[in-house]
Formats: sequence, structure tokens, C-alpha cells
Amino acid sequence: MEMRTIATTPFDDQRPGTSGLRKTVSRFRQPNYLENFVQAVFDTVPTLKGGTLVVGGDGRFYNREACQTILRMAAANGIGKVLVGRDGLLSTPAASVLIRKYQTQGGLILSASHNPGGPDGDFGIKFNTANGGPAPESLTEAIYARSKSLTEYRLFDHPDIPLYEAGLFTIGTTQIEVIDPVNDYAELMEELFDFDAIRELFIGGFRMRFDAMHAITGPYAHEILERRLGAPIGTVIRGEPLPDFGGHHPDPNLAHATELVAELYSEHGPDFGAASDGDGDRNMILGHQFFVTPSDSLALILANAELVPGYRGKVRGVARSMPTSGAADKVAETLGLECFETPTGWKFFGNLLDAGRISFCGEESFGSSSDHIREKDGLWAVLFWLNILAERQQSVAEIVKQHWAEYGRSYYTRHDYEAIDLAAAQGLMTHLEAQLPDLVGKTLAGARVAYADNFSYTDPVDGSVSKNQGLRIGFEDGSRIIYRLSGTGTVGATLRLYIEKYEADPAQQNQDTQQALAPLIQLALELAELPQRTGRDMPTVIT
Ligand code: VG1
Ligand code: CO
Repeated sequence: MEMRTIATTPFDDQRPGTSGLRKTVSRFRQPNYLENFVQAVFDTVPTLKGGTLVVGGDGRFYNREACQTILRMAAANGIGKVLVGRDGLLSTPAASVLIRKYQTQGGLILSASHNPGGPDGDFGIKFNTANGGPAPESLTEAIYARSKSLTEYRLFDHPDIPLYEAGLFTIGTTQIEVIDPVNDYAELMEELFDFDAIRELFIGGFRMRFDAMHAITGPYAHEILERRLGAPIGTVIRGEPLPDFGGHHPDPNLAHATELVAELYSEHGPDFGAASDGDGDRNMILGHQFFVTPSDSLALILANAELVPGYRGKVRGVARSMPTSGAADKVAETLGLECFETPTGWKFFGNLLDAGRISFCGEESFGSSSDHIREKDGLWAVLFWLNILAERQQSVAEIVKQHWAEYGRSYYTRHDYEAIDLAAAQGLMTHLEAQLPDLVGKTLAGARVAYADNFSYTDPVDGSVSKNQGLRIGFEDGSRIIYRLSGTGTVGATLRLYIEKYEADPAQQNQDTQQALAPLIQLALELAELPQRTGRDMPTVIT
């Protein structure tokens, strides 16, 4: 057993995207590909030397091998200690909990989140800093720069560490502690929510279904919902993490969680349904025959926060990503709280959370969370809803409709055009951006354009500027059309079209979403020449 220095040459595609480095499994399995990126992280974050690193992932194909490689490299790079989840498993929010609770210098999370897994699927890795959150842009850029000049990496020759049970090991002078992936997370949830009230809800016959989609939240949901909260066994379905997620996209939305949706929409379906994604940071909330948009979910969480013990009396501001609907803004306005609009990606919430400016944050992409960690948190959102339901004793539909009556409804949809030609996508964005200045002041689809620009964000805490964060067209009546290219896809380009329309009149709040938004959708397609330029006449996924 010895320390080895291995010569390597850089790869030119290791710039992290919206959420870490995400590539196909076959790309990641190329010799030195993973190693180069990990070495670039270790070289860029000197505090890790002699410090503690958290390691774990969502259990997808290549998770275990990658864990073992990271452990060997950690030892060769002088990391003092590694906390690794049993079987190499950790949900993204649980990794954030561990980094914060044990005050480690950071963590490496292995996941491609909602992207499909298996040998032909995707893999990913991201570095989270000592606050428990995704590395900010300045750091991901520094890691990328380092990856381009690497000539070698360091690795300790050592057999695999047994990860199947908790225990203490060493490689060289580096301590490896294999820990239970669920316990610390579950304890924090017990501190935040009224578990007694939720237990009573289940005793009263409340019926719930949680779809873990054969991804990482299975073990967490079994422990928290069925063991600690007493929900009947069988409440959690597809609870066993599988390397290929059972062949499905572990993406909790109406398009991919089809069986759950069918059950919730059936005549005698459960009162409440929820699902989470590959790495456990996303959530979908369903009532009986009712879908809660993620944008509405954030607004409702904020509006009902006083019902939840962990937040009562201490709610500060809220932040949402730019394409997320303005539903939360309305609540913030009424409550007199600060409200921020950030670029897409959780890393942009970190500074606001650290500075104590916001309590809650969320994205339209089925993500919400609070200042309890620095990641989005799927099960946290589910427990928040359970706590609200236990307190209010109303159905999900009643609660949401009452909310709309009070604050107005933001009709909202996102249309994704996946794996389109990269050059065509870039051409579309360029063509569109050139038109934006001329649109302002025009009346289109019955409303006047108030602004049209390429969103740029100045972080209110550290003043850093992030440009090119999406093209937006805003109307005087509050409607918006937004176009963005995804930063998490691995094939070609994915174009996301986000459409929103505000409706204050309760008599107009019960329309079908796609119908209510049809004129704006049509306008969005025309302005971008979308069918002609992409060759698509339908989106791949509508959420
Ligand atoms: C998507 C979502 C974004 C989210 C990101 C990571 O990014 O739109 O809101 O933060 O995924 O989520 P993009 O660049 O493809 O639009 V996760 O759960 O995949 O880590
Ligand atoms: Co995710």
C-alpha cells in the first residue's frame, strides 16, 4: 500500500453546470475522468487538507466505485477524515446536514439528480462548501480552471473500504468513518416539525402515498414516515434505491411519477401524495385529485410558516429563482418580508441564507427548502405540508384554493424541449435576444410588454454578478415568458420555456392551466420561431 502520483492530461469539459459536473456514465468511466475532477477540487480547496470531508451519493450506477476512488484520493491528498454514508449513500439534503452539524470543510455528492441512471444513464459529482451548500460560481470556475491545467493526481493504493456497515477505518493517516445516512437528518426533521401532530393525523386515518422512485429517499422516507411518524407500512412505495432507478427518470413531476399521479387522481385515492427525485432534494406535492405547483408550494409554505414549530416567530425573507412564479412575492408583500429573485440553481441562495436575509427559498423545478440547511430538501417539504395539514385539518385542494382567493393565482407551466440540436438552440436564443429591445411597449397577446431583457443578477451580499441567466419578457399585468437553456442536460441542448399569468379574480381561478396560458404559449413559440428552429412541434415534457 503506497501513495502514488499518476500522470494525467486535462479534459476540456469539466466546467460544472447548474448543479455540479454532470455527464454520461460512459464519459465518467473514461480513465482519469473522475480522478481529474476530484483532484481539481482538492487542489482548489486547501482547507480540506487536514480537514473533514463528507462523501456520499444517490446510489446510482457507478456510485460505489466513485466513492472508493474518492476515499483513496482523499487519503493521498492529506484529508484528515472522511465521513461516508453507509453503502456510499447520502441524499443531497442529508449531506448538507452532515457538513453543517459536524462542521466539516465540505462534501462531495455523487448524483445526477433527476437524470436517468444505469450504465447508459448519467452520473454527476458536485462539491459543497463548509456552509453545506453548493460551491458558488467563483469556486466552480476556479475548479474548472484547475481541471484544465492538471498534469497529475494522487491516489493511495488500498483495497476497497467495506461500506456495508457503520465503522471506523484508516487509509494511510486518513480516518474513514462509515456512518448511518439517515439518523442525523431524521433528528433535524424532528426538531423542526410537530411530529406528535402528524402522528395524530395518521392515527385519524389520513392516507398518504410517498413515491421514492427507487432513488435515495426510500430509506429516509421509510424511517421518518413509517417508523417515526407511524404512517402505515406501504405508505412509501418504490422505497429501495436501485442503480438504474428501475429504468425510470427519478424525476418527481406529473410526467414521470405517473403511477403515483394515477393513484392520487383515482376516485378513492389517498388524501396526500408526494415524490422525490434521484438525490432527494426535489419534491412533488399532490392532494386528492389535485396538483400543487412548486411555485405555489413555496408561497404556501411561507404563508403557513407560523403553524410549524421550527419557524414560528422567526420567519425572515424569501427567495425564488427567476423563472419561478411570483406567488411567493405576493405573500412576502402582505407579510412585509424581503423577497429576492435569483438565477436558477441552489448555489445562488447560499449567501442570502448565510446572511440571515431569508428563511425560505424555492424553484419552480420542484425544489424548496429553508435555512435549516443549504440545499433544497424533498422530504422537508413533504413534512412541512404534513405539518400544515395536521394543523389546518383541511384538504390540500381547500388550502390551495383558499390561498388563491386571498393572494391571487399564478397560472404556471414549464415546457421543456429536451436534447435539441445545440447550434439550433443557441441560434434561437440569439435571434430572440436581438428582438427584445423592440418588444418593450408593444401589446402582445392582449397585454403590454413592460420589460424584455437577459436576466443578470447582482448578489446583494457579496456584490458578485451573474450574467446571461435567461431571457425574460414581462408584461404589465404580471404575465411572463422566460426562455433558458438548461445547465444539467448531457445530450445536445434542453430549452426550457416558462410561462406565467397572474389572476386575482377567484371566479377566474379554476381554469385548466394549459388553456389559461394558451395565448402566451402561442406567442412564446412564435417569438422564438421555436418549431422552425428546433424541428419540434411539441415539448418533450410539460410540468
Ligand atoms: C435544473 C432546474 C434547476 C435546478 C437544477 C438542479 O437546472 O431547472 O432549477 O436547480 O436542475 O436540480 P437546469 O439548468 O437544467 O434548468 V437537481 O435536483 O437536478 O440537482
Ligand atoms: Co435533485
